[in-house]
Amino acid sequence: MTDKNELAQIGVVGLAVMGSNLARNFARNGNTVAVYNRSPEKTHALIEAHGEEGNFVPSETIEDFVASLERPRKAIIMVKAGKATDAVIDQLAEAMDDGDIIIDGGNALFTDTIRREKDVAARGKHFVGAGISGGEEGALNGPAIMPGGPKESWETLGPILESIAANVDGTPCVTHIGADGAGHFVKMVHNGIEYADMQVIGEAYQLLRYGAGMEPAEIAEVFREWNSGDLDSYLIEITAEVLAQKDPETGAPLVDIIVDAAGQKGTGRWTAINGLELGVPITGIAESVFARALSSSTAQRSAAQEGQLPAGAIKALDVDKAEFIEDVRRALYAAKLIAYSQGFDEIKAGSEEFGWDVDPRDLATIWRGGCIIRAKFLDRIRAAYDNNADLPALILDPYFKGELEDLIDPWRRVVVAATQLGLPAPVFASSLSYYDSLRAERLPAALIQGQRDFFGAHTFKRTDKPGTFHIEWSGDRSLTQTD
Ligand code: NBP
Repeated sequence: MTDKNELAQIGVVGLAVMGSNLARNFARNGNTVAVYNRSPEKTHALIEAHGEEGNFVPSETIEDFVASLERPRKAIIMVKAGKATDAVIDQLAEAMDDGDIIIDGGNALFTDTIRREKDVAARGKHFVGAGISGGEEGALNGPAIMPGGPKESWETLGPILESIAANVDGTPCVTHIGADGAGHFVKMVHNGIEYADMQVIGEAYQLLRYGAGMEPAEIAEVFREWNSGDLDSYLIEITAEVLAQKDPETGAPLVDIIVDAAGQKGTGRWTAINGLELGVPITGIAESVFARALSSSTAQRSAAQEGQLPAGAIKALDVDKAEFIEDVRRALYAAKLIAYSQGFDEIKAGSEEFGWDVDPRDLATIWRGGCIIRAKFLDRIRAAYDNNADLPALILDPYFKGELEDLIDPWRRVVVAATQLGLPAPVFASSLSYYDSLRAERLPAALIQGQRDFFGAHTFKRTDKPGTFHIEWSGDRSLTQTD
């Protein structure tokens, strides 16, 4: 239904797949929603196909769109992230009044959101960068929403966002994350964790397929079974679906027909870059981004495949298949646990760096529904931070430490098996190194400090007394204290 005279509670600008689905979600949940798209064809198409789902107020100019909103006006931008977002913000800020709220629901880089919030605030309006997860399906049926921006905007926006968010056990998957870029920051790390989660599932598949020699349909059954235990999650569920799927044209397993070069839109890369900038070892996420990049390095891969590189002494799998499957399940669980632990470390570091005061319990709560990494396991993460809000690392929570008791040996066996089979398992292996590094009483960092002091007089600390020291490497090798 459309009514030009009715004022809308919320507006959506940008009616490609995400924006139209979000607009339909608002309308289906009893909100009158104003809609506008730069090219009017998308607006017409939305009204024609779905106008009966609720109350829509379509406009063909940004001025009419703004005029169709009740005050304080609330407009969500769902356009291609980047320059388009800046262009639409400028148009809205021009047409809106002081106190109105502009929400960017696209996948913006959080530093852009910080900049935009300042600019829009200087123009008297409020700006909320909101991470929206769950893809097209989530936008339509209930996404997880991570709004940043001013707390007072959340007070106005909260009820309307709660009306469309996913809902788990009566709790809507949306809450105020923190000031300015906090929402887009946690959405970015969410996506980074998603990369790692997908990669470890991929590594488990690779080992079962080419290590244990199993067919995709058989592996699909294994994943179905895994989905009823600790690994119960959306990603494991859809993995079983993909592996069971036959190519409609040839009847071959679809996974064998799909080109093995993984794409990426950039949020995983941003998460890795930010981890480097903050000095947080998010090895699982970074390895996953590199694994996608390597998969897409087609020229190098085909040159290396033509028998160019020695494989060494590859050993066939010499353990019972059922035991190996269970070991792989546990290695997958362990590597996933590390990826989440590292992702939460990055959020903590970002929150401290930018003064956001992000509560990790909120994330474990809202990520349970409407987003790609939704998983039963998030309840455990919530419980871990409920027990101790200042956990030094998620894996140090007593429950997860207990789990690691059961996971560590299978995890080591799987990394050894992957190495002997000559199969890549970058996140399984690097996560184990990360884990062993954390546990290690002594790290080779002492030697690195010695090297740094040798070539660059970078000094070092001593284990036995305070102060900063240097060895006269090119002289008499005496010790001097520099402060
Ligand atoms: P796209 O990212 O494909 O963007 C297309 C939309 O942007 C169209 O409405 C287009 O209008 C509009 N647009 C462009 Br392009 N330049 C514009 C400009 N200068 N002024 C005004 N409008 C402009 O759409 P999407 O896939 O629906 O995604 C929307 C946002 O949601 C993106 O930021 C994306 O990163 C984010 N997101 C997407 C997903 C997903 O699964 N697709 C998931 C989560 C978040 P036109 O019709 O006139 O060209």
